[in-house]
Amino acid sequence: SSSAVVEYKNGISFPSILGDSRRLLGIGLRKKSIFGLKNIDVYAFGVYADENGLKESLGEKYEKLSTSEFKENKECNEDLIDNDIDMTVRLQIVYSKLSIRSVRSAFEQSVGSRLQKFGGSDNKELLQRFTSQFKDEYKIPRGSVIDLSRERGHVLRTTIDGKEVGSIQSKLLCRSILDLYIGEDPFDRQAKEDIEHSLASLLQK
Ligand code: DAO
Ligand code: DAO
Ligand code: DAO
Repeated sequence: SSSAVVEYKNGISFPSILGDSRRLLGIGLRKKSIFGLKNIDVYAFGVYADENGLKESLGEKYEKLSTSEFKENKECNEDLIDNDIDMTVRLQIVYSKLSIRSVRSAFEQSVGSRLQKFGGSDNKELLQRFTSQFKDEYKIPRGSVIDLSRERGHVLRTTIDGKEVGSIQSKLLCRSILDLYIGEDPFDRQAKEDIEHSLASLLQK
């Protein structure tokens, strides 16, 4: 079917299924304060996971939990991050004045802090390898769709409006990106909660 979930504030729509079997678990907003003054909406995001992979990897562990047991169990998102389950985080750009320079510097802050958290302090080189791929000629106007996909073997594949811009095998990078959305200190807490609910209803029997 062609059902979709809409982010109402900015009128952005996310398909419920991506590809063959990636299911939408939740959507949210990435905001940023500029000059410490006002908050801008930078992009809306949707988090998807492959339903079969989810059940294969986590079904046994979670299918018997009751809803309240599931709620008390704080590990489900971590298990989703740690296991080799196909996932996509789709970003749909809202902010109309996004420059590659500001993407690079935001990336260095957000992803950089996670690379440091999970990988230690010697990840400057890895970080520079990524940000050097953000070519100044890329255009990311309002409405652009960026897919950050984790594929088998912890390969992070990035597409902009359906065109592949890079692919890199790194468990640390995959973990760091996913942590921004479903980890301990996520961009959007409500989105993380919604994702937990979706996981519960997909995994419980
Ligand atoms: O123009 O300085 C400014 C404010 C822009 C903030 C940009 C935040 C970028 C967030 C990353 C976007 C990744 C697609
Ligand atoms: O929101 O701070 C953030 C990080 C989001 C990760 C964005 C990755 C964007 C990669 C594509 C850049 C193309 C110029
Ligand atoms: O240096 O091995 C290499 C090639 C790396 C290509 C990396 C492309 C990164 C694209 C942006 C990903 C950010 C989430």
